[in-house]
Amino acid sequence: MKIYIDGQFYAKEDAKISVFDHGLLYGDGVFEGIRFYNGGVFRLEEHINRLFDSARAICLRIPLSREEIIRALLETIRLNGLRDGYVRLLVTRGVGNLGLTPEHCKTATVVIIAATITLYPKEMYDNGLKVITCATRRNTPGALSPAIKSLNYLNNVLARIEASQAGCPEALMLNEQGYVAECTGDNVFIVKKGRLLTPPVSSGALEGITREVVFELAERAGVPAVQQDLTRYDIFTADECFLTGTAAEVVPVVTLDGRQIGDGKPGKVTGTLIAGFHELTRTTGTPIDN
Ligand code: PXG
Repeated sequence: MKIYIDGQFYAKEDAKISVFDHGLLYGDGVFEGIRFYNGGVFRLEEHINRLFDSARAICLRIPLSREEIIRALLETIRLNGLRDGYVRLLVTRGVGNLGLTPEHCKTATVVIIAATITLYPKEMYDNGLKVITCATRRNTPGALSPAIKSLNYLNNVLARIEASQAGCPEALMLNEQGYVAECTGDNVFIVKKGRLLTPPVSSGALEGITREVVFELAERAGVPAVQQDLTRYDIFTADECFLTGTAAEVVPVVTLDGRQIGDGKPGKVTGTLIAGFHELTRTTGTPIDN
């Protein structure tokens, strides 16, 4: 395994960053999780744009241009000899001192890790996930915008612990008002009376790239998609439910808090979207070799 740190490649054992890096000391940084399929990086430009937006939102200057980041990312995948996998791209505030002030961090640290990934066992894609609602609320925009994909994932980690303690692979997070925001690393959708519904970004959802792909697939399939505030009631009474995320892809949900959703099986619309998603990942993407 070869890991990129600030322009150099290191073996896994040697890929280390300073204990004075503010990414470690304060979770001060941003990241992306990106998939590549069949030698093509899926929605690369969208991920890079979101990374730069997240960085801009926290006043973090990325020391590379978009083109340079893309080149480094493709090179990392090539060096690791992978055709299918997952890239974790992170930019931290860099090495500073023990104080909070970011001015002491002279340059941001850029790390790129290319690996393989399987999030859930196949059985869960076939039969659907069981999800619980957790007590941990999604970040409120007044404290930290949930649109920023920052290295501060502690509230999501706490939510994921609640899920595990309840024997579930994912947890539904509500916002401060009690509306559905998203899951800990995935956006949430329901199907009701032939329409696709998902919370708007303003309710605390990350503007997921897989979420956007699902909007495109729905349009192509002639399924109207609406962004609106949802409550647990809407999920309990939905015909179908599924989650979207780079790692999870599109995965059906069959129960929430022990209550069956629809007929308790992955739904038809969900199945159509999953098939369309696989087709897109197989046939599109930025080529690794060029
Ligand atoms: N919401 C949150 C909070 C996320 O972190 C998504 C939605 C889905 O967005 P994309 O763009 O990937 O469709 C994410 C994705 C994991 C994992 O292990 C997922 C994410 C981050 C870290 C880990 O599932 N982000």
